[in-house]
Amino acid sequence: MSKQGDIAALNEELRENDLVPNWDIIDRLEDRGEMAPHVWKWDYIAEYVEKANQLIDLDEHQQGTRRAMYLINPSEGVDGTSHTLWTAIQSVLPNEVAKAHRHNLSAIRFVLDGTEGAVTSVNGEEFPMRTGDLILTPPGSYHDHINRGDEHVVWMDFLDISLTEALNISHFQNYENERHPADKPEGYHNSRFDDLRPMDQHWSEYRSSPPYRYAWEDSYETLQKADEQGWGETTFDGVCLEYVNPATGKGPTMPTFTHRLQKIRAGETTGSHRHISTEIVHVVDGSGRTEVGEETLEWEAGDTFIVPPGLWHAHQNPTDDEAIFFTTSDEPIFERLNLFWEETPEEPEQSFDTYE
Ligand code: 1HN
Repeated sequence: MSKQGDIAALNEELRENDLVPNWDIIDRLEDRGEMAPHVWKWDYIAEYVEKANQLIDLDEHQQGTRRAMYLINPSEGVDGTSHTLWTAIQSVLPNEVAKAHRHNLSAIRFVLDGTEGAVTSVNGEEFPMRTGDLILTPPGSYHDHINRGDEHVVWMDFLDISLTEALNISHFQNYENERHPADKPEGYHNSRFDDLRPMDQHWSEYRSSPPYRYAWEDSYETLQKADEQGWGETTFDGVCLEYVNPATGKGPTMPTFTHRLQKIRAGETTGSHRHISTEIVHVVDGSGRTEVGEETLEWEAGDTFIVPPGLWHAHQNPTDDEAIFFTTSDEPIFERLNLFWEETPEEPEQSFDTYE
């Protein structure tokens, strides 16, 4: 016998009493919309960097303000660059200071246009900002940026803002002065993680990497060696190396995200795969295209594109020159929560039938 009565009235009454009927929202879990692939092009970003340089005076804004522009994902339901990360392009002019603060966000800088005399200061050490350098500001570290050079310095910021906002745990604190005292010599943090270390340094379980600088000339040289000597090759990402946490000797750099340096060789087409993590790919050099789901993204040096979760993707470099990517992935979040999956043509995704 079928049930009789006014279901709509019951639904309404439930809601008035802060109750929600499952039978009315059963679709909701899958109803958030899909993130679409997207490219931010360097040609217009470069113009806006120039305009912001001319118009924005950091001293006229409250302490902690940065001349930074966020790459906001146009897909509905994404608040930020991805569901976990915010990416920004930031510049600092000669004689300018982006003042000291700290936060519980993980943050890194990847330098696009470095300048002699530009530094990021992290927990008392000034790290030079040369083109291609990766500099880490781990959660909780005081940091400021200063440019003592003659040219502007431009970099990309990556922070786990979408995640910390979703968890409602973002926390900021300005330092009492414009600059945090830089009382440590250049190279201090990197030296502490060299081949010889203090006897009592047991940092293998350290929460994130220390403040650290991965100098471009070393990173790029290692990538080229990996290619020449044949030890960095992957099926889906060309020649691909992960930046490691020097305290543990493995990735990720940050608790919530990780970085890779990739080379798609001249003429190369990678295999296609998909995964639950999102990748934000910055094209350091070269040009080509990436098939993502139904779309083809065309990219060239300076562009940044997003590979959304769950979409099959493959990179193609049809040119005679190498293409280099600086790639950021939120895979560590899924790994730590035991939620990571990847699907390849040979290995179908297993997460739904673990118990069969
Ligand atoms: C931040 O600390 C910086 O220190 C840049 O340069 C962008 C965006 C949101 C929150 C903190 C920086 C930021 C940020």
